Amino acid sequence: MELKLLSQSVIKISKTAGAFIRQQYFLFNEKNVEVKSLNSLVSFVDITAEKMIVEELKNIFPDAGFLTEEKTVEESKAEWLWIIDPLDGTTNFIHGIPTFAVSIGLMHKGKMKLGVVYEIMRDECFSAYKGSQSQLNGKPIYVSERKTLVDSLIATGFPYEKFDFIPPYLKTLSYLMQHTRGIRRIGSAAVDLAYTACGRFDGFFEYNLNPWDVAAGAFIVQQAGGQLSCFSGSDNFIFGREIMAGNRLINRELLQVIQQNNSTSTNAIGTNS
Ligand code: 2AM
Ligand code: CA
Repeated sequence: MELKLLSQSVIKISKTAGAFIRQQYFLFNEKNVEVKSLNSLVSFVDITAEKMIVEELKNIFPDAGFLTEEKTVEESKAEWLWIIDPLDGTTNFIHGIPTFAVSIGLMHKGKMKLGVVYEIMRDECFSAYKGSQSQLNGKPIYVSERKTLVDSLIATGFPYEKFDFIPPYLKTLSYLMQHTRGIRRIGSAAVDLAYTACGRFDGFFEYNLNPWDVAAGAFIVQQAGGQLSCFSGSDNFIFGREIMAGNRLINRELLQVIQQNNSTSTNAIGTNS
């Protein structure tokens, strides 16, 4: 199927799953929550939404395999791969904070071809396919044009599980607190990336994310004219568990800050500036 048509179908599927999640948000009871591992929560809502999405994607593209957060379908090494987070921002969902999204990406032989991030409670659907400009509810979107960190609003996520990342992370955060317009931590990497793609955020960085948190959103940033990398500057940001995104200039400046704070140098940016 042509990517444009496929993208329209994925938007529909995201919205159907989103409608289910929205309905459950108003009925939700914390007794339904299970703890998968430290700070990692799940409920029947994530699992049911994932099953719905997987079934519908199987119908429209039977040859593609799956890599999903809730593992309701066996992981696959197929050439075409759906990368799915049915509910990115589960902690927000459970605590009644209305920022969470459905995230669906499609990869072919390691290259992203399509991405949809549907921010459910705002009914905002961010999407892109290879060859297209990214869109928000059908209108083209672009990364911001801000040229310096000082003028920028930067999104991040705090380390929630691997706490050895905390020292370099705090150094970077300290620098950014003092040298940006502000920092936001909204609790959904898919939404952080979508907001970076449409210029609400100028940049985003986070450690230790999974491919399903970032695949669709990262592709939407790229197709909106943005740049992404790992903290080493490499392009393994979907599977590499380190990601930073922004326009070309902000990404370069952010990379410099992160790299200097990750080095052992006592002159790390932020420690004595
Ligand atoms: P999730 O809501 O699907 O778990 C927030 O920092 C980002 O990290 C979100 O995209 C969130 O996705 C992801 N994440 C993964 N595991 C997490 C955890 N244990 N606690 C908080 N966020 C987690
Ligand atoms: Ca997630």
